[in-house]
Amino acid sequence: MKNSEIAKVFQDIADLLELKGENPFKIRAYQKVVRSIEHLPVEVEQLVKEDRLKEIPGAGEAITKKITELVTTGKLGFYEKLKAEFPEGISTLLYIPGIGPKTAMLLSSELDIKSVDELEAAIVGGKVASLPRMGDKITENILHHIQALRRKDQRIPIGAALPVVDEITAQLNVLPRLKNLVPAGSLRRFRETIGDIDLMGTADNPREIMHAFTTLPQVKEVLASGTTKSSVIVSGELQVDLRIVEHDSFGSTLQYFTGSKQHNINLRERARRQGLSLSEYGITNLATNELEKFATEEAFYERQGLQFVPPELREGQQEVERAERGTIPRLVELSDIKGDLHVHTDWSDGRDSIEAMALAARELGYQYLGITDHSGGRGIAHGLDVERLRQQILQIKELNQKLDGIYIFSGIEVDIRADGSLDMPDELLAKLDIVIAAVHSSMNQSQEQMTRRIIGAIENPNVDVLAHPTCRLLPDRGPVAVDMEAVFQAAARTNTALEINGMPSRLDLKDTHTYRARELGVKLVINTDAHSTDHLGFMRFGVGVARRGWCQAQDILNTRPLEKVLAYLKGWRGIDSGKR
Ligand code: DGT
Ligand code: CA
Ligand code: CA
Repeated sequence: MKNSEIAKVFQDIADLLELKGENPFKIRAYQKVVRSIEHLPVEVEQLVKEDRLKEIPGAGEAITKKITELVTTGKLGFYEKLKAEFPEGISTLLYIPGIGPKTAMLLSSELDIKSVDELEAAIVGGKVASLPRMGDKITENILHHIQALRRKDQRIPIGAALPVVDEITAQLNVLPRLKNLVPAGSLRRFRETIGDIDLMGTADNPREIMHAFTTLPQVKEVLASGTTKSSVIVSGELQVDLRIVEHDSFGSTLQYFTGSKQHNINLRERARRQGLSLSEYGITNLATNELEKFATEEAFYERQGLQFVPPELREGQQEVERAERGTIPRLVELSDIKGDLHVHTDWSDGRDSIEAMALAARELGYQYLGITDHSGGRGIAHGLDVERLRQQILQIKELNQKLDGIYIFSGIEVDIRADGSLDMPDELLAKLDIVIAAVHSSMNQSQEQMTRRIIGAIENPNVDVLAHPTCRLLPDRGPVAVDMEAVFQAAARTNTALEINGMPSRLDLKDTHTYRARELGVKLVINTDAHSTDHLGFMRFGVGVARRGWCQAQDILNTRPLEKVLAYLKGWRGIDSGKR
């Protein structure tokens, strides 16, 4: 059973308990475990096998028992009984803001509504407004919330959201009295997909800023326009919220609206025990009722006796406990990256020449660049065959003599064929500086086949890096069926690096995979898979994923200087333990 399915069961339990009017503490405990499982770096099934369920933040004895029952039998008696007490589909109605347990029950018993779609139809058909305690105003409000939820459900890849943010901030930053304009929310936490964009800034004259914001040329619809907060829809059906606050409380407000919600709840619960109350305005001492303001987030965390928590870690996992103990490491930063080991050129399906790519890499301050065009295998346009690869190796040699300040690795992105063999002879692969293996076809194989196929490539001593193992494409193409735990173990065993692909439509490995791979000691490398010089900028997305996986610079191969990377890649061939 997948983590997402397990999380869904417990979310449903929390909702049904809410309908039942259960103790809020109990409900919150379930919600906390749902968040934990959603962000868990390892399969719950694996934790059950290793008797490590207690490591799930918030999972006490009662809940671990239930998880074990659910995972081992595929069913949970408690949940089945609870479901039977209520009409079908009722808990889904609770997701709509403005619908509490009472209203949900009313809609279900009076109109037999089982889903959000049915509710929308009933409102439009005028059936809901005539119910007791409802009325036109309330139903219209519910309809609005339904539409907003739909928009939020269509989460967009962070790579599509960031350019929108850059464009909007560039336009607003010309306003002289607007200061500190920054993204908050999931965007700042670098989640791979974004429900809506949250921006915030400080100003003494919020009205003027709000007016400029709601009249931006890309605004299609103004959802709300207030003095300190406005929401608009911009092209691409994306909601953007802007909040303007006073300078003195910028730190606590940014912290609040960066979230995540679960991180903030965890902080608030901890603060309560210290007699403090947290809000977007600051910290109130409950004994004296005095409000302390914070201009920076650092000061806000410090006042609570906590180490600063980087936004990428604020998902309500173990980060508050770690901050309390002062054991949050310095995470890898973009400026630590010394090269990119996976790029394409006009030799295969890239746009630019090897030289242009190398010069662009040098411009970024890199020491090295790995040219890894596609092999000729089926389905890949202009892939290299043996002869052209030999020619490319020669050209790269010449370029390396000609160019100063950047070293070019000769490499290949070799296709892993459906039967697990590689699309290039081993003796040629052995001559290359770097070999990246990846799946590009036959993606519907069974999990068993696919796992064997990928591990076969990992075990080939010529393969240095496995790229984008799940083959997913955001937002639409889901991952292939593959046992990632087995892939991580094989990579660790054979000292094969796994790639964090920074292309915004891939981000594969993703955050939780990265976390687990690092934990198992797998060497990681962050690449862009650039198909043109401007794609080299995708590195920041890959670094975001690595940071969400708690990676430090030392965990990432391409934070090392050229000599180290060279030695590392060479050293892998036969010198290391095991088969290498
Ligand atoms: P998203 O937009 O779905 O990708 O995720 P977020 O995290 O950006 O969520 P969003 O836009 O609803 O709210 C931004 C942050 O503001 C969120 O991470 C925490 C804070 N926040 C918003 N609404 C609430 C709320 O009702 N309660 C609490 N505790 N925090 C909230
Ligand atoms: Ca948001
Ligand atoms: Ca928002």
